[in-house]
Amino acid sequence: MAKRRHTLDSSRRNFLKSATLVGAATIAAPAATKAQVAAPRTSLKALPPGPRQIAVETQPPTKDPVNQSSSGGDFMVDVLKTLDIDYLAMNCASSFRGLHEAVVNYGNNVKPEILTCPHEEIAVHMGQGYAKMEGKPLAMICHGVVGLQHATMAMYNAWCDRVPVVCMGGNIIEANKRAPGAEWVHSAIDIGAITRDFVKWDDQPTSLQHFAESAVRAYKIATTPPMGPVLLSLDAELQENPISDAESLRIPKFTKVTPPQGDSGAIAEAAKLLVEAENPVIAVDRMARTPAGMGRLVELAEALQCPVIDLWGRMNFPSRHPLNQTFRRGPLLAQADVILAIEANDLWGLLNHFSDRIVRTSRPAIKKTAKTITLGVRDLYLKSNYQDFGRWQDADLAIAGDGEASLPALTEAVKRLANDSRKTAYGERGKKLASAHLAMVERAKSDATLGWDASPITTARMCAEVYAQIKDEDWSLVGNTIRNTWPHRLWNMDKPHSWNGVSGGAGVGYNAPASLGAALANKRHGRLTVTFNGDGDLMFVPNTLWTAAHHRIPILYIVHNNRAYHQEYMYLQAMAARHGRGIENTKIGTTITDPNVDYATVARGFGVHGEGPITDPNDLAPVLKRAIAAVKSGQPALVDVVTDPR
Ligand SMILES: Cc1ncc(C[n+]2csc(CCOP(=O)(O)OP(=O)(O)O)c2C)c(N)n1
Ligand SMILES: [Mg+2]
Repeated sequence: MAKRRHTLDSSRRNFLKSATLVGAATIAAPAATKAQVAAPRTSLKALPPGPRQIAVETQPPTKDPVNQSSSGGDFMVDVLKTLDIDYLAMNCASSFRGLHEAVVNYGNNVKPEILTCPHEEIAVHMGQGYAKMEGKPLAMICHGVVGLQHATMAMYNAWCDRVPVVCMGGNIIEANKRAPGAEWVHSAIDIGAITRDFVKWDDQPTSLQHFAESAVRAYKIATTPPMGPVLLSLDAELQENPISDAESLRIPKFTKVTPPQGDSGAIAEAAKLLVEAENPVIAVDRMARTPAGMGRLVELAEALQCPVIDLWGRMNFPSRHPLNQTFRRGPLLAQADVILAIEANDLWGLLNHFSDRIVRTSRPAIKKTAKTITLGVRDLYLKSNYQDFGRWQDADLAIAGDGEASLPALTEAVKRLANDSRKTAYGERGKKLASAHLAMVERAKSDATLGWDASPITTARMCAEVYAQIKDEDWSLVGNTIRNTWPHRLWNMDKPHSWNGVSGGAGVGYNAPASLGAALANKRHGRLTVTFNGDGDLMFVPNTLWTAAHHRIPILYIVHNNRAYHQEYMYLQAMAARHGRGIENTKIGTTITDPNVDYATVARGFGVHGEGPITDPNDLAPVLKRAIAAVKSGQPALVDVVTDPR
């Protein structure tokens, strides 16, 4: 239990005092006098008073309200410090000016340190990318109602991706404390209502003690699998007013919840099915929560010599491991007799083929007799409105338990059960899989040479050129909007930080800021962070680049510039073909041309090293070298690569 006194040093007290005196002088002056000073007389005479002016003038003059030596915000900072929260991402606003001031003055802008974000979506997405790389959440705060509305898309991505972000929103709960105008339109009786369908928990504390308990509870709930974003609505008065009951305040102790392991009987049953299977398959999505996850899956797969299909929700399995059979998903699932799906969000999507290009059609991807085992926390928590859970899929054995936490017991059970004859069979299976893996890698290399010298540049060439420049560094790929997955086919991804998953909610606008959040986590480790960023994605929040420059976060953005929302362009072409109307008009509303965007200039405008547009593939190497040198010197850099396929 931690108890704290909330006293301030004399310099801060003096500051507050003088600030208060200035404030008091201003407040004491009648409103009309202030207006006259601020605006020419003529305009005052010419214009009738607006509603806001009337409201201010009819208010009684306020007394000097404070000469305080502490604020509720100070206590909130102490609570955030006990939770080991390193960053507070925000776009500043008056509804949390109390906490903001306490962070920079009382907390010295350390733990949390403020990350200035020009859009609330950036703040949340940075938290999403950061948490997946760092293994713990950061906090973000936004202006209740308006800032929160901007934050929602990113909160939804984090929710679908099961990633913790501690979100907070300022609010002014008491009606008689709201200034006329903006403070009314920015307040709500329940700001959390906007996001309640896609946060794991939310609260609106009404006292500092309530805040302390709710903040610790929010952190605990957010970081317990299945993880997710949480929201606290923070009353402005609570942040700004002096602490009246310092002696009785108590910061609760945070105890990390041990992730649940699958039931031992069910684990034994799963092990039996896997050991006896002739053609087992492991499919894995959001499994590796910590750097230990990948090694645990390798151990299970090797014990069985079982193929692994990685759905890339996290860095689950090394790309060059002989048992990595991700690109043989179709034939392997078709012949599988036992399928173990670990932390798979959409089981139906995994086990069925679905085409939505022309007419929506589907068919099973597995044999009727195949036995399906699920292991994960998906079944433990579900909400109703947003349909992120996918279609119903029958399973033969459903084990509720955290995938990463349950793997050692499963592997141990498998090793116990596998006799010599099974081990011999596994050896044979492993050899076949290893040669299929090698063939897969060779095929990828040969596919990548198609159009090698083409201009605009092929995505394969772009990925190969980037890899050639980074492969000997401690690199970390933190985003990829290239749908044909070249990095996963061509690169040797063998470290827990080689990759950190995808958006979760497929909400475009994730990649640029989430990559930056991951880069922030990587900075401490001196890793070279790289991301492939679609031009469409970058157009949502290009100002992310300013945050990168402002906070000196080293990251290499490679803009995959096909000058289009290309996925949608292809959809539209398919639609036009289906309706027999030709594809001439399908660029309308789907392309990002006329004018072409010069992303290097945009980057430079935000203070980021910018290169491009690069249209000749032979220019890539020297340009990448320069950009990487900038990143290694601690700066963000961007290379605009024109991959326009039309
Ligand atoms: C917030 C949001 N708006 C729109 C979409 C629809 N959408 C899906 S992919 C895509 C194109 C994204 O463009 P870009 O990042 O350039 O990738 P490209 O398809 O060109 O490779 C769009 C608009 C979405 N998924 N999310
Ligand atoms: Mg594009």
